Amino acid sequence: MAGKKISRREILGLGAVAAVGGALWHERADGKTHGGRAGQYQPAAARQKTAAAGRVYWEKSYSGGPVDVKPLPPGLPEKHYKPVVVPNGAALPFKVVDGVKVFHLIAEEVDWAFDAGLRAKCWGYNGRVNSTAIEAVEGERIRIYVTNRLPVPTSVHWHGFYLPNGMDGVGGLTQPYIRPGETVKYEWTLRQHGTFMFHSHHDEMTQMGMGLIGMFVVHPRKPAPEYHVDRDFSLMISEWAIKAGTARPNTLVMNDFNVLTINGKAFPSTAPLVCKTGDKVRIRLGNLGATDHHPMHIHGYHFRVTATDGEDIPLSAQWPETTVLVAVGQTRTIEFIADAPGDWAFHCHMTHHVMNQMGHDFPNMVGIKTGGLDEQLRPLLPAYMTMGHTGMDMGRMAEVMPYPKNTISMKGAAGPFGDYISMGGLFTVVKVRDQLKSYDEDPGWYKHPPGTVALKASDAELRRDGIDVNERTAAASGAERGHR
Ligand SMILES: [Cu+2]
Repeated sequence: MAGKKISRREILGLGAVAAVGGALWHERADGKTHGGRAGQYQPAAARQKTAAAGRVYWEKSYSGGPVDVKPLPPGLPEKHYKPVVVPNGAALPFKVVDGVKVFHLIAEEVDWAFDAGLRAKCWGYNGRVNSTAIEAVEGERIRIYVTNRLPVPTSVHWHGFYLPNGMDGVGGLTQPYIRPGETVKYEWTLRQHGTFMFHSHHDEMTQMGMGLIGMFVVHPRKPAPEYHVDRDFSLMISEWAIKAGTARPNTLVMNDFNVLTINGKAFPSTAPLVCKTGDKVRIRLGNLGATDHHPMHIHGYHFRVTATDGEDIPLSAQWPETTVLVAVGQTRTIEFIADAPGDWAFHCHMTHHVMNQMGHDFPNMVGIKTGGLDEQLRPLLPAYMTMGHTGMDMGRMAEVMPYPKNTISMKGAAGPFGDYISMGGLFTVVKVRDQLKSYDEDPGWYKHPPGTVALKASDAELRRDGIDVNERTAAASGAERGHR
């Protein structure tokens, strides 16, 4: 997967074509964003004004300018851009016909595995759910055929794009529905770069809830050197309501989502983001779930938020973060240098979003003494087990009682220390290694250098540092109740 950088010669070649093919492609006035100097389409007049007076408040580029811009030649993977990595998924293949990049998107029913033990009949594109990405290059002309193999009409909206109104994909508003069995053609010239999305725009609650969503990455035509990264990941976030034992997601629920996914997979089935120590890493995050916003948080690093689905964020306006909120209908792009080896958690910080299916319908039982309740009830309810009295550390529940059919553990994945990792849902691991055989292989668990793991303190250590494990706290002395 070691992508070749665009050579200076190739960039100059593309630039020459750009100069001939599109007189309207101009340099950015600030020349600063990682997207590249000539990458941003700007009408000439607005550009000149901006260049003369600094960044203007009302900038015409917000509408993308005229729609009849002349296309540039198609950009090719490895030659003109380094392809994004779609964990648990893939980019949609394309062919070039008479200078136009042609895609074929197929909406169909997919029997999808969210994790081992949980499958559901979903709707997806080209045999995948949430994890078919489209990748293209700024300035080229794209033609996307959409075939509808669903039993209902659909349409596809291209989220965040400058395009002719009739290509916008809102069923009934900008086009007739794509009826079952029909194939409809979308075609326009890409006048921007960035991280965008696509999704059904007909009966959205049902169709997006069934899985008809995807990421759409457009690489800059003339990337600045800082655009080049070693790892460029594309992650689509969504949420599902799949009642234990049922075979289809319930798209009617508004809040009770119990399966949360990255590229259609719930942890532990989310593929790790594999990096080599020192790699420059970009993660493109999109959220087309029904209701929930997701504060995505990384451990061990901070990152910069470098772009939205609106545009690149100028360097002067980027800020360091460890958590970025990805609201419904937004993309956020983050970048960092993976210079610390290890297995670093990357997850949504909403605690209910790192849980799987089981366990959302129980009262808080923490601290409740169950006594012989379970034993007394079992003659009546053979599988009865009081849940939650020790919290929701349910990783081992499956060892005690069988799950209902077609369910996955609420959370819990085998880990390197013999204990379960009590996480599920919107959780993955950034695996950073000094040595890697291949980016495409899971390198296994991190081997920590001696003395760098938090382990049980020895008596000698406790004595040395004067730690009294029986020390009286406010709680023990009753001070919290105000009577010392
Ligand atoms: Cu979340």
